[in-house]
Amino acid sequence: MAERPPTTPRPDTIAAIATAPGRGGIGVVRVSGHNLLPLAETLSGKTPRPRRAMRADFRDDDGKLIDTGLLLYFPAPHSFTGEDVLELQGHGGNVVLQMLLSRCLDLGAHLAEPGEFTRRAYLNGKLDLAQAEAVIDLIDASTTAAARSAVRSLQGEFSQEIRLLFNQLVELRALVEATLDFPDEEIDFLETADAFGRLDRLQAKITEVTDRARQGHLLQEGLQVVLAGQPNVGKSSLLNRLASDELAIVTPVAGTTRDAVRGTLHVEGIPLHIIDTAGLRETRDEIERIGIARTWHEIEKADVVVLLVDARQGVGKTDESIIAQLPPGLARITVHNKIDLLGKEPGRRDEANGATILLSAKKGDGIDLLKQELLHIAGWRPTEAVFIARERHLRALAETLGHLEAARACLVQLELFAEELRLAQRSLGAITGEFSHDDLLGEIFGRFCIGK
Ligand SMILES: Nc1nc2c(ncn2[C@@H]2O[C@H](COP(=O)(O)OP(=O)(O)OP(=O)(O)O)[C@@H](O)[C@H]2O)c(=O)[nH]1
Ligand SMILES: [Mg+2]
Repeated sequence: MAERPPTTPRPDTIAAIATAPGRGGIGVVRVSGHNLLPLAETLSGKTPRPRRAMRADFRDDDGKLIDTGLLLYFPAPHSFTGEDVLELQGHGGNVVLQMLLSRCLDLGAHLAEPGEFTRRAYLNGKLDLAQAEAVIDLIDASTTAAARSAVRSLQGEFSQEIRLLFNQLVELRALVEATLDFPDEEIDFLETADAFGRLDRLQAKITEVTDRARQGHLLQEGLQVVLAGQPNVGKSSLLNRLASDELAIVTPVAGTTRDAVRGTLHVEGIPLHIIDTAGLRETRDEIERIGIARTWHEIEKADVVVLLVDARQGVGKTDESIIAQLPPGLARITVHNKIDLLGKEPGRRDEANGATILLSAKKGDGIDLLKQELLHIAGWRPTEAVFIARERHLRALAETLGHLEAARACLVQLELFAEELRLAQRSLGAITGEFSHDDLLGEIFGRFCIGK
């Protein structure tokens, strides 16, 4: 009888339940590692063919049936992770999937860390860093617009743009580094090669990409909007109106809200996280005081504060003192609420410190004006070509721009100019994970005919 192949896979084999917990028609256990064929054979008693769905009986060590389902085998390198991958599709119940997973662990796999499959895909060159992040962003997307832009990033559109800029930056660096060897002619030479024009165009393009990335970041993260003001001005009524739900208690009693109450709505795909807070006033009530401290805490973290006042009184002394305590630079919208009591029409007007909106939380008039104002503050412009982007990407882009700016400032000191370009390249390369281990010499000789 032929000797059975070894069934213990290499210790770096990982396995996890890939589908969401809970009941479902099917559930999937995914395994990734090297040389997984023996594991598949032991588990199913059959030899799967690459990339073909095979009906299989998954059995435990004693040969008892765990589940029947489909077995898929993707041999390296043509798989998500770039390693051998098995997908065991069974019935979607917690217990049966756990049993299937345990069987894989008994056969030598270990439980995958969160994100480990994607990390391996990145390490094996299947995805770059920005694409790997887009996998999670696609899964987490809370609106169609966010999902669309995540899938665009996953397909590599964002990475391609970054790589294009990266290459242009490398070309510019090559030019400058080469010039360092000819100090007498340096400026003339750079001018002939249009180095400064290239720098201009790079800056303009990176600014444009940053803008689109910022839009994507907004789609993903949304805006934290804190409703603040004196008691009874209608903050909780406004939250309920915006969220179209009775989230917060509304009463004519001043000091009704104590804890911050949250609701999220989507306007044009942008998540607006609205936080209703305890009304701000001097009080001896211990509970209310804690509530008010929480209001200030929420204001500290806000992207925008909506300061409500009763339209009948307008902005008074107490409101002025609240305004004076707001963090400097925090975006603000002033809302005059309860216009129905004055028989006024909803409206908007610009003031020195942000817009004022006249509305009625109770009747709903003027609510759209507020929503549009929030989008305006967020800097949202509806466009298709948005990349999902993270804080990390925005920071890297800002750093790149900072170094290009610094480079421009030291045009006459060529060494410094070159150094800033090097730093810019490093920042930009961090987005896709292409750290610039100094492959620059190769670039110089490969692209630039220095010995002519
Ligand atoms: N007529 C009218 N009444 C309103 C409007 N908005 C709120 N109110 C009333 O004003 C009272 C206070 O409303 P709330 O929403 O509880 O006010 P609040 O700012 O959350 O108050 P606190 O939680 O105490 O800080 C309630 O009786 C509401 O029905 C409005 O637009 N028009
Ligand atoms: Mg309230």
